[in-house]
Amino acid sequence: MSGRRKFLLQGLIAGMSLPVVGGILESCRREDRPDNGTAELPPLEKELHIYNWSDYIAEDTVSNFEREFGVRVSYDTYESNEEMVAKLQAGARGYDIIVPSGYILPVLVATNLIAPLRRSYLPNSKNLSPIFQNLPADPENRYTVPWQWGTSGIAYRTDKVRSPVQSWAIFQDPQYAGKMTMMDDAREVIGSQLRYRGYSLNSTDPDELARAKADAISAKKQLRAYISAPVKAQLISGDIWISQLWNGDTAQARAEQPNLAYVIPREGCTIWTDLMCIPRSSPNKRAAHEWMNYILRPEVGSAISRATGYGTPNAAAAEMLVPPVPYPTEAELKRLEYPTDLGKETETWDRIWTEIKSA
Ligand code: N2P
Repeated sequence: MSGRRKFLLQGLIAGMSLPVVGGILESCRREDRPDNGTAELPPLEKELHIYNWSDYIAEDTVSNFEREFGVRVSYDTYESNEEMVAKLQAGARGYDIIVPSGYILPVLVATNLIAPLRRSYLPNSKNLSPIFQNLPADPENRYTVPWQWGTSGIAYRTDKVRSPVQSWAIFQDPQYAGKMTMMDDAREVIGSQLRYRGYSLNSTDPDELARAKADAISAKKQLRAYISAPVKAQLISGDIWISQLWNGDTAQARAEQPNLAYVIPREGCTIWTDLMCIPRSSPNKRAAHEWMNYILRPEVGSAISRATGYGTPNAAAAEMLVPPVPYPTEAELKRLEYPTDLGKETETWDRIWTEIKSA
C-alpha cells in the first residue's frame, strides 16, 4: 500500500472515538489491571461459544480449532450490530467471542459488557498490519483484535440491469420496482441516503436527517425488502437484481453467479472494520484468547478471507492471498467513511428508522 493510501485509510479510521466513562466505571475490577505479561488465565476450558455475523468464516476454521485444541465450539450468527448488542443488553450470557463493528464498541465499553484482553496470550498479534492496530475505537488495543474489514456498496446483476449502476439514485428508479433490496440496518440505510445528498453518513443535523428519511421512504416504494446477508440467494437466482450489500457477501454470491458486479456509489458509502471482543460474562476466557490467537495465524486468516471475500487486517495473511482482496483505490477511499458512535443521537436515528420501516 502506498504511503498516501495508508495515510488516507488511517485518517478515515481516525473518525472514531472512545468514551472514557466505561473505562472509569470498570477500572477497579481485578481483570482490568494492565496486563504486564505475567497475569495468568485459567487452564484451557473445554468449550467456546462464538457469536459472529453470518457468512463470515471459512468452512473448516471452527473444526480445525476444535481438533487441535480439544475445545467444543458452538457458533451462533447475527445480521447486524444492533441485533447482537440488543441480545447482550437483554442479558444473554455464555458468549465468549463477539465481533462488533468499530462504531458500536464505545457502547459495549460504556455499558461494561466487554472485558479487557490479556495481550500476553495473543503473540500472533505481531502479524497484524499496523493500520489495523491502535484504532481510534480501541487506541491501546485493550479490548479488540480485528477480524475483517469491508465496504457497504451496491451489488447488481449485470445481465438484468441495462446501464452500469453508479449512484444511490438507482433505488429511486421505478423501472426496478420489486427487484431491489436494501440492508436491514439503520446505519446502512439512513447512512446511504445521507451520502446520496452529499452529507456525512454520521450526520446528526435535523434537516439532513429529515431529507434522508424522506429519500429512504420514497426508495422503499421500489424495495422488495430490507434484507442483508440472506439476499445472496435471491441475487443468485435472479429474483432480485439490485441490492445494497457488502463487498465480501457480493463476492461470495459471484462465485455462484458470475453476472454480479459490486460498486462503491459515486456519492460514497461505509467502510468498516469488525473486531473480536470477549464479553465480560464469558465463562471461557482462556479458550477465547486461544481462538483469537489461532485466528491471527497467517494461514487461518487468509483462509477466512478466501472464503468470505473480505479484507484481512493480518499483513502476514494478506501476503498469502492470490489475488489479494484489494484495498480500496485512492479515488474510492475519498468516498468512503467510517460510521462513528452517534452517542445520544442514536435514539434519534432509531426513531427515524422505526418511522421509515413503518411508513
Ligand atoms: C456478513 C459480513 C458483514 C459484516 N456476512 C458487516 N460488518
